[in-house]
Amino acid sequence: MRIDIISIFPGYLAPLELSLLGRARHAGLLDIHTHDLRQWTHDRHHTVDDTPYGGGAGMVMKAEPWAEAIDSIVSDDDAADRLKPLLVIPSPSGTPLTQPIAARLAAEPWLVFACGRYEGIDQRVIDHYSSQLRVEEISIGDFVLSGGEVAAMVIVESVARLLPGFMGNAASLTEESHAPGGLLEYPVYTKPAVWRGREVPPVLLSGDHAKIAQWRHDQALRRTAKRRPDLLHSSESVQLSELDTSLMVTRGQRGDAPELLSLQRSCWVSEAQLNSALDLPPLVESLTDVRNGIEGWTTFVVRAEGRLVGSVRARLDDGVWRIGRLMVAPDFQGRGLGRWLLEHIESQAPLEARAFELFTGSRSTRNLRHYRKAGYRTSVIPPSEPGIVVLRKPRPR
Ligand code: JA8
Repeated sequence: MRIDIISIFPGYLAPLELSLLGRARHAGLLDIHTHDLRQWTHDRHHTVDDTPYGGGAGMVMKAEPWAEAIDSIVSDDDAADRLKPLLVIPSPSGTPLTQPIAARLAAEPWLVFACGRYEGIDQRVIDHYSSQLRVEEISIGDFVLSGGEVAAMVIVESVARLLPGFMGNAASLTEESHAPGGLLEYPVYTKPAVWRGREVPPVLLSGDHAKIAQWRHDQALRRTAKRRPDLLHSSESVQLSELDTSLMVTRGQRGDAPELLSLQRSCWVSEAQLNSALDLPPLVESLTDVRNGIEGWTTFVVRAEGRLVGSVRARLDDGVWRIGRLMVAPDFQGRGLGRWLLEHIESQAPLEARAFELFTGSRSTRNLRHYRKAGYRTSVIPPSEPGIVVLRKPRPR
């Protein structure tokens, strides 16, 4: 891959000679050329900027030096046969850099980076080259740097490590599963087993690989829920006036099964006692059943500081949105979370749903009161099992 980087501070780009990038350059994987924009100025002062039309603070980079620089690089005879580069302009207003974008850039044979400074580059440069080449403005995050050089280096590093042959290829193979967009990484530990009084989580020393995998997935989920809820499928924060802790609702995932199983066990004990029925499915289900439930139903889980404290699920059956497994951890009950979950799962009903339906034990008076208050009425359909009350509510239109 050939990379050209144009800047008024080419010295800033010296780190590209170092470390792995430097090695990739020597191995012939990467052919990086840095250029001083000022070599394409013609006045005594090598002027690259001027005041903005329309007024305002700061300076704008002039179109002419940029055009001469890009034209001269693009028509460089050394630079492959009539190939057109992708012009990359680092900018806080660009498309956010992600792993898939880095992978797409890694498939390009030639990238040209235009590193702006001051308030940016005259827009006509971008407009003009958009009609000649492909141009992408890329942001490395929602913050402002003093120039595009460091951003260009970030992009180059993220791209270079994906080139076949770089780092012996290992990185690119694991990239798909580990890239952000999935889950954040779980925490890692190495020897010694105790350091300054801190122990490595015992599960990692257990030798039980299934348990270790489960623990790591759980840690990754908790981290992601806490730090990057935006990465979890349809996650949003739950606002409850009665609760000051921040709650996050997300779609249930396979890895939620162990916690969901223990939550449903703790939630259904009182149901079992009230209704003298100890064989209720939520109490006797296996981990595999719970996992299959998460995947077979539209399941939502609510977390408070990483801990699973509530859940609900539903699925469409013959035009009816069948809601079930509504649960709230005992210490979170009585503060509107159950009501919120019920409204949330109702709001997720597909258009075909004509009615909502749920059931509870006939002696579960508290549940019955909640459901009646939410608009549910005892169904006209005879209950399939004794001791169970089916409640129904027409879908509001
Ligand atoms: C900047 Br000036 C300038 C040019 C490019 C970038 S990318 C970023 N985050 N900030 C500032």
